[in-house]
Amino acid sequence: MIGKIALEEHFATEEFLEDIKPYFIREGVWEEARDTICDISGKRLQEMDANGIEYTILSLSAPTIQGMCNTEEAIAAARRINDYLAEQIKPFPKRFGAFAALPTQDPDAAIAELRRCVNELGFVGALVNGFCTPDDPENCIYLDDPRYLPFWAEVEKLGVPVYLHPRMSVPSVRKKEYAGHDWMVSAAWGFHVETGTHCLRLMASGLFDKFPKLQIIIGHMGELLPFQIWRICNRVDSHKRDCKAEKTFKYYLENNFHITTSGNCSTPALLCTMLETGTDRIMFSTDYPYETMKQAADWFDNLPVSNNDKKKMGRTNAQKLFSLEFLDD
Ligand code: GRE
Ligand code: ZN
Repeated sequence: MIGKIALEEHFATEEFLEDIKPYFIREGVWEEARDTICDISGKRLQEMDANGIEYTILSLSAPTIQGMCNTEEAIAAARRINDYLAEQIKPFPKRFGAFAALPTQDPDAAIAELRRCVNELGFVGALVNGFCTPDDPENCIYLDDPRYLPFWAEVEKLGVPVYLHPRMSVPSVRKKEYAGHDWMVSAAWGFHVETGTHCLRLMASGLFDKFPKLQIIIGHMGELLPFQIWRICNRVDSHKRDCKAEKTFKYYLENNFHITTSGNCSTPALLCTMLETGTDRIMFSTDYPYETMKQAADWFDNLPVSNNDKKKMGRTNAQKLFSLEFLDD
């Protein structure tokens, strides 16, 4: 399928390479990714052309800004990186869009930076790499914290989606939970448990009752949620405990979340997601350069789904969500 739009696609700059390195367990993968992640319009554009990807929305890799303990440094780095990205994609308005990196350590600064990126730089939303760690790497501030209510109010007002991207859990947790199983801490498993949990925290906090128009995007075929949603709802229905949500979790999944296929080329997993959310809220993505565009495109292009569904998931859902009218239909 030509004309695909992809939206979990990462870049980095030299200043963040050391930060990203611990996320790689297999050395060979790191060497390859390092050479591709800093590139924007060279090999990346060739790969897009070779795999029928017309438009890519770029985001700074994980954990980067969210992993910084010094709030002032995080504010300055987010500004610097967003300006850099805007400059890099400027010559290619029909090929690249951008998600803002946000200094969530300081909710007021995150609001100001989101406004600036959307209103002045033309970014289509933000991508946040999970909880943040102000002052202490063990500090674990999730976005359901009441300090973020003004931030979410602004997100809803601006009408842009927020992509919630994985990161590893804090060192003390992962050292216990994954002891002796280092392979498990990131993209093979831990990322998805962490982000799935973060999504459930947002739902349970009542955030979407306060701001019903909020739209959150999650990757990797829904961070385990489509497969578990029935059981979650069933359990919460009978054991509500401290859950503050007014509606069912299934309702939020169907009305406040969008799911991408990034890094998860499983047809059974896609079918499960289609059955839980419908095809209006599923979008193609690749997770480049951690995964290859070729693997994602070969899988997606050959899916045994209708041409209508393929076009929606490959292109028009993203076109609508991000108001990309300038791309021809
Ligand atoms: C990702 O962005 O999904 C990712 C990383 C690091 C390693 C693997 C991976 O950020 O898939
Ligand atoms: Zn990713």
